[in-house]
Order: sequence, then structure tokens, then C-alpha cells
Amino acid sequence: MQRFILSAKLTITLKILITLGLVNVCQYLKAEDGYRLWLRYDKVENAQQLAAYKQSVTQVLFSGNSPTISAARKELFQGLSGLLQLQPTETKTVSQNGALLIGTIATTPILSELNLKSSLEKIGTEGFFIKSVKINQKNATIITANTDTGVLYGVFHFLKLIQTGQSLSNLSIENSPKLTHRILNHWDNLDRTVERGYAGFSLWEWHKLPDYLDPRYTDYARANASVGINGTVLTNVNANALILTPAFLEKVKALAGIFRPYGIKVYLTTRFSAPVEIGGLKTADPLDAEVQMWWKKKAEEIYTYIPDFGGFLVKANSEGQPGPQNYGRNHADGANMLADAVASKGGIVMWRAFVYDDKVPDDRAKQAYNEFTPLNGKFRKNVFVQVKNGAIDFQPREPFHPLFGAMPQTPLMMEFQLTQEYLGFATHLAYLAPLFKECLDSDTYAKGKGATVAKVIDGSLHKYSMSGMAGVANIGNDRNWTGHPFGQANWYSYGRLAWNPALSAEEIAEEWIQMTFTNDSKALNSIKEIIMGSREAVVNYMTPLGLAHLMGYSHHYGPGPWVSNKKRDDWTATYYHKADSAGIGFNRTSTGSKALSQYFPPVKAQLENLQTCPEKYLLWFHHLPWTHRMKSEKTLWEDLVGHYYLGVEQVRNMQKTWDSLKGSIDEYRFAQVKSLLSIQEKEAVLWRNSCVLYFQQFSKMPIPAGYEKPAHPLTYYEKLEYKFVPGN
Ligand code: GCV
Repeated sequence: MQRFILSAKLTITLKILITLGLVNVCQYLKAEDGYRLWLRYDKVENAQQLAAYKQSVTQVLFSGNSPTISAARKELFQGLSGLLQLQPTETKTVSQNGALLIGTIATTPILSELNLKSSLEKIGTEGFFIKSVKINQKNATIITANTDTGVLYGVFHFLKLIQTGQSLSNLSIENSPKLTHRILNHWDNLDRTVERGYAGFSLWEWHKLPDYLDPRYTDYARANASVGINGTVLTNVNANALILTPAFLEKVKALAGIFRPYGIKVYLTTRFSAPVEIGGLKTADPLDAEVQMWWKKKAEEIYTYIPDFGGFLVKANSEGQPGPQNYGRNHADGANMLADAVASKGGIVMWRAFVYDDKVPDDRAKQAYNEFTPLNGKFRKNVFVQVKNGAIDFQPREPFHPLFGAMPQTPLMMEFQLTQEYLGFATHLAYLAPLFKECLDSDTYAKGKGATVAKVIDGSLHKYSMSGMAGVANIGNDRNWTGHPFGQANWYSYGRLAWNPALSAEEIAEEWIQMTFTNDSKALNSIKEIIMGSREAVVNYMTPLGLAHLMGYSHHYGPGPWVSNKKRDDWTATYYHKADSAGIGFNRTSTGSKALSQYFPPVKAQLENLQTCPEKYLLWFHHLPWTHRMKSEKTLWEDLVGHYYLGVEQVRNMQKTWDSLKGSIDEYRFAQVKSLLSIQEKEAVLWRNSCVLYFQQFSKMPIPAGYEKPAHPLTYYEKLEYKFVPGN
């Protein structure tokens, strides 16, 4: 009786709430919260297309039974049951039109009749081949590869064809990755905080591992495999040696076991001083025999847990991390010791070139080049030197790092940052593929014209034996993985470009929007317009014309062009913009720090000359008077102010375009992005006003007529303080 009264009360309460519109139960249950990423597999809306797809998939012949093939099979059936709302029958023979044959050439005898040898030779170990064929006089489609992982990639590609509304007739697709190592770098700490992470806490629940395996780990692996990411570094480069102890290796083993079927290897960061911290040795000197033996044994131990362990990522002698220089050795000595420890098992070392020291009285932008180029060719074969895209630190815009092209005998790996440490965290909408492309397409002139950064890192320019790209992950335990729903596009586009750096930012954007939001062409174009211009908007309201490092101290949130007099000069803003009454910008020409001399002569000549230096890099390389005439005929001051105002304008336009999408996309994400855009607008204004007013003290020139006036004086902005900023 009491139960009845209670449930009656509950029903009445719910009815009242629903009537008041406070709880929309259905909407809540169906909320498109972003968890499914680009693997949503919702039913194809166009009835004609749906009917055609159904005819192309009437029966499935899957061969092989490895865990990878099981993962591929599961994905295919999940995809088809959602997209086409069907569960095709699995058969052993082709008996009707529309058969789908999936498996490696070795496990699918029927394929040997099709003379695919030359195609399969071309696609290597991870590529795949999708082709429309005739078998038993019936129309069929084959998805095949040399390996199970290739088959898995092929299945994801096949599903993408449907997700993006492409035809399944007359297919002839040969696709293989251009880079061998496509790796995510998680800056995740063992306490689950994430350095520069803005999407919640770390995905890795160390405390519950290895016993509890969150199903989310599998979804993470699926998402990565769907774009071809084949490695993940689980831990922060500011490393904790405990990850190398048995208790944690057990946990790493559990994660590796989940990722393995998806073609993903696990890597760890190493703390260079681990032999002292957890090994009880007196030194971590890489030339000390005992230390070398310790690492060999440690590596052997790791391989007993994880037989396909990928290797180590190392940040050494940078920002306070220990390294070989503590013992008077160089980076090659350190990297080679670790490389020797993992070599026999096929492991690699990714040794970061992100080094700079404020005790070195030279431009920070020059230091990595100066330290690493003398070591060209001195690293073991299984060592990558991992280089950030620019010479400072993941700024909204940087010219490409001069190390690219300068180490022909040492494979260089690209390091991009997906987490938007300097581009508005997970609050601002900034699609990073244009940033990645700008770097990849830059010409180093290392071997004359056409020696692009992409050709350096894909290994083709210098015939590297391995090639790679790393992306500092923007993933956390937020329900939608990346905090901002559009952060997913940066994860996605990173994977796509690591697979093939020649893809365009626009084509990647299109496919991501189609899979993540909608196939409706009007809405697709509006979203594309927003995301394609988004990074440039951020550059404009934060660091236009080649300015850099103007953000708040330490937490890196918000504007801080006034930051100076800190414990390190190279962590201040004034070090970078050098604004004074004479002008603004960092002189890196031959009359300044001479950083330009690190580039190959044609690049140096172009950037040194004010007539040919692209204005987007102007203040990165030149200190110029406020009255300097720009290409627009405006003074530098007017042009700079114009960019700051344009940035805010661009965000307001993004807001308008987004508002026009109401009703064309789901309510949940519409409202979420709308709110985030309004924060972005507020913060863009904050950046603009702070920077314009700060620089105005030096230019002593007015904000040109027609622009809205800053709401407060400079002192107001300078006094703003931010507590508990995430990711710090
Ligand atoms: C992991 C910048 C970031 C640091 C980061 C470092 C790096 O300095 O602010 O948080 O440390 O880059 O890439 O090592």
C-alpha cells in the first residue's frame, strides 16, 4: 500500500514537472550528448539512398577469427544495424547480388581467384582495398588487406562511405597510411589530473585498473582505429617514475589488452631519473653500465607484461625535467641508452626536441635547433626526435620549426597539440586542421623547392626508415570526450592527417561534419563556414601579425600582454612582443637574434625581406615602428587594431551562423555550442580590449574611429585574476 502511494506520488510529481516543461523525459533520454563522436551510425535519412545501400549489402562473408577480426565484425554489424537498420545474414558462399566479403587474402580463399596480388603489394601492412567485383556472376564488394588491422581500417572506411552518403557501386579504393607511427600523447598524470587538459579528468582509472575495465576504453580504441591512430602514450611527458613499477604495469597491461585488437600499441613516458627514484641506483648517467643494465632489465620486465609494448616518449632537460645533461651527456647519449633497452623487442624511443633554458643567453626560438642539429645521425635507428610544429610552443600561429629539413639522418616526428592550451582551451571553437596544414605544407627548401614539412615527416625527403606524427590529446572523461563538441574535430583531423598529410582541412571538415552532425547540405555548409574560419578568428583576437605568447602567466588562460618580471624571462609576454615606444615585434633577422639563419637560404631570404615576409609572420621576425606601412596602406598600429577587432567580428559572425542552424541539428548540441560561443565572444572581447589598450601605451595612437571603445581602462584588465584555471 505504502509502495503504491509512493509511486502514485512520484507519477503525479513527474506529470507536474513535465507539464511545467521542467523535465522533458524523452528529450533527456535521447539527448545527443556527443558521446558517440563521429561513429553515430544513425539511420540514413534519404530513402532512395537507403534502398540502394540495402541492395549492396544483402549478405556478409566474414573470414578470420582473430580479436581484430571480431572487432571489425562487431563494428560492421553495429554500423549496418544503425545506418541501414538491417542485420545482414552471414553466409559462406556468394549466392545473391550485394554480397560483402571481408577478410585478409590469407583467410579468404575466394579472393585468391581475383588476381589482387599487385594491389595488395601496394597497400603494405596497414592499408586496405575495397573493390566492387563479380563473384559467381553476382555483384559483390570486397574489403581486404594484408593484415587483420588493415581489414579493420577497411571496415571503418566502408562505413564512412555510407555515413557520408557516397555510392557503394563501382568501388575501387586502395588506401594506406603515409606515416608509420600515428600516436596520441596523453599528458595524463597518475592522479588523473591532465596537464593542459580541459575535458575533465584522465580516462585512465588507475585506481580501479586492472580489475574494472570501463567500456569507454573500447570506445576510445574504436574512435582511434576509425581514423588510423595506431599508438597511444598513456602518461604525461612530465613523467612519474611509478608508472614503471609492477603495480602500474599490471594496469597498463590491461589497457594494452583492450587496445591491441584495434591495432593500437601502448607507449609510456619515462622519467630519466627512474633508476635513482625507483631503482635505488646512485646515478642515472646514461653512460654508466649499471644504469644501462637497469633500463635493459626494466624493458625486459615491461615486455613480460606487454609483449608488443611500443616504447618510450621522453622529455629530458626541459622545464625542470631530469635528463642526460645532468650528467654532462647529450641528448643522443640519453636516447640511445633507452633505444638499446627496447631495440631487441622492436620498441622505439621518441625523444622530444622541446628544450630551452633561460640560462642560455640566446633567443628561445633558436635553442632546440642549436642543441639537436649537431646530433644529426648520432641517434640509434629506433629513435625519433619529436619536434613541435613551431619553435616556441603551440601558439595560435607559428612559422614551421627550423629543425624540419635540418636533420636528414635522424627521423623527425611531428608533434601537434590538439588540446587548445593557447587557443581558448575547450571553451573556444578553433578547428586546428588549417594550423596543421599550414605547417605541413610549408616549404623547408631543404633539398630545393618542394621539400615540404610533410615530406620531411613522411620520410620521403630523406628516406627515413620510420615516420611519425604525435598529437597531444584533448581527451578527458567529459561525456563528449573533448569538452567542446568541436574539439572532436581536432582529434579526428589529427588522425586523418597522420594517415595522409596531403588531405585538405576542408575535406576532413566535411566528412567530420557529415558523420558528427548532419548530411543536410545547407547545414553542412554553415557548419563548415564556421569551422574553417575559426582558427584565424582566434589568431586575430589573440596574437595577430606574428605575435605570440601573450597569455596569462602559468595557467595560460586569458590575455596577459603585460606579464613580465617572472622567475624566467622566457615565460613572460614582454620577452616575446618587445613593445616599446619605437615599435613592436621580435627582431630575429641578421640585425637581431639571427634565428632566421637557421632556415634554408630561400626561406631566410623571403622572411628577412619586409617586402616578401608574409604579414601573418611579420612580428615574429621583425621589430617594426608603429608607423610602418602595411600592404593595406594602413600603419602597423591601425592594422594591428584592425585584426583584433576583426577577430571579435568573426566570432560574432560564427554566432549568427550557428543561430541559423536552430532546428537543423539536435537541440542538445545546438544549445551547448551556442553557450560556448557566447563565452568565446566575451573572451574575444577581453583579449581584444586588453591587448589593444596595452599596446596603445606604447604606440600612443588612437583606436581608429568607428570601432567600439573598450568598456574599461587598461588597469581594469590588468587586475583581473583567475583562480583554479583548469589544466594547470
Ligand atoms: C607537459 C608547455 C606547457 C607545459 C608542457 C610543455 C611541454 O610549456 O605549458 O605544460 O608540459 O609545454 O610540451 O613539455
